[in-house]
Amino acid sequence: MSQYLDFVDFKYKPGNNDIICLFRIEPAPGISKREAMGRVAAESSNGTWTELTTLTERIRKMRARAFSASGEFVKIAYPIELFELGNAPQLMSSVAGNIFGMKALDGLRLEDIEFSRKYISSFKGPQFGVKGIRKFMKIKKRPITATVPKPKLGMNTNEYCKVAEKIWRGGVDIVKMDENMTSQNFADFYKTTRAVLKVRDKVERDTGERKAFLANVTCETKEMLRRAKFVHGQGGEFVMIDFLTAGFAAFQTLRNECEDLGLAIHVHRAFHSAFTRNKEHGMSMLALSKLVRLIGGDTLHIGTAVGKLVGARDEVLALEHELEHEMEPSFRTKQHFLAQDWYGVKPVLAVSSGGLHPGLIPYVIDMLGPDIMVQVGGGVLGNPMGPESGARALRQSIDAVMERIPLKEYARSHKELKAALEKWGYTKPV
Ligand code: CAP
Ligand code: MG
Repeated sequence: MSQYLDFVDFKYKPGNNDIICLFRIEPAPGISKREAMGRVAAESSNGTWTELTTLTERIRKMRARAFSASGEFVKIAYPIELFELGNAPQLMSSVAGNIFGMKALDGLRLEDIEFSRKYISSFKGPQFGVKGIRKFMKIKKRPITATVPKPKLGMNTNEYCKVAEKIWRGGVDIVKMDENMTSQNFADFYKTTRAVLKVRDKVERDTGERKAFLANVTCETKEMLRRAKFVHGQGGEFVMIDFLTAGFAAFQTLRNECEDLGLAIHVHRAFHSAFTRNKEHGMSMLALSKLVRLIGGDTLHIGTAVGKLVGARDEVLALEHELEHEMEPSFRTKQHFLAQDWYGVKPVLAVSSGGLHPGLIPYVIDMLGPDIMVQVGGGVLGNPMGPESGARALRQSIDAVMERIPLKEYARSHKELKAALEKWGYTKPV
């Protein structure tokens, strides 16, 4: 047992280059808290279950140390030598790897990671960030709107293009592929992307508004890069990746490719709830969102607090804050987190999505401010007046908030919004 206690040192002062992790630890019966934190620090750095004859003093110095504990929360410092710079999967294999399966713990949650300047500078970060996206979308102040055509699977290229055209014409800025739509028999990726971008060009010419398409390139890595190049060749400016199902390595590879192509990356988080939902085990979305900023997504889903998916208001606020700001000491929610200086890494545009409809827009903008992308699928496609009116209703709800006109009042002179409010109701900001 003593080998574990070597990984606990409350006198240790983390060095400038160290990476700090905040864990919530629940020891199994019979295991002391001190031993439990030592075991986590050991297994996630360079220790194992027994004493080693190969452990020299030089190697011992590289160990992680649990240096602070408060209630069930423990901070562990990792010397940067333990990590390969610019390698996100390797970081995850260390601080989010074997430790989750240790019998000595009943629960373990990685709540947050604080990256050091040296570590941060080994990654690319977002290429566009909030300002860059606003610039190429030519949208100065209001939230950017996006719609994901529903039904999420099944429409053929023709049907998809017709719906996309209506969404754009109704005043929505971005049409987005759904997370599980890639290149199925009913709609081949290449055929659909080519056709939908032609429609996009036509609507841009007719309306004089900037429009974009988020092409989901999630698939086997080499083919993913081929698809990204294709999007670029067809005049697209955005690709989308489901970063957790594709994996951190694929995401990094795409980020590198997008540097050359000048494409922005929309990051979908499908799969995150498999390990972020349990508050006692797994990993927080906050920690994942920091990895997205580090690697370089330009937009990332953060939830809504009021829509169809889990994600409490405090958590959504903490995510938005972490993505879009440098950390201010005054910022506090119930989410447990570490301070993070981003050293100038561009901010990521937060995407609020999941069960949204026009009646929820005032709540969402009040909670998150106008620097967001509001992504609405069912709340546009389910409008009783049809998709184009559905898009119009979404745009009207945004315009009403920006002009500070109560939604119900605005709906009196805007029939599409009226239809949406009648179907789904209205939720007041808190
Ligand atoms: C929303 C959505 C998004 C979720 C993802 C869906 O559609 O397209 O993928 O919002 O969740 O498929 O559910 P609706 P999150 O607007 O019809 O709900 O944003 O929390 O990552
Ligand atoms: Mg979706």
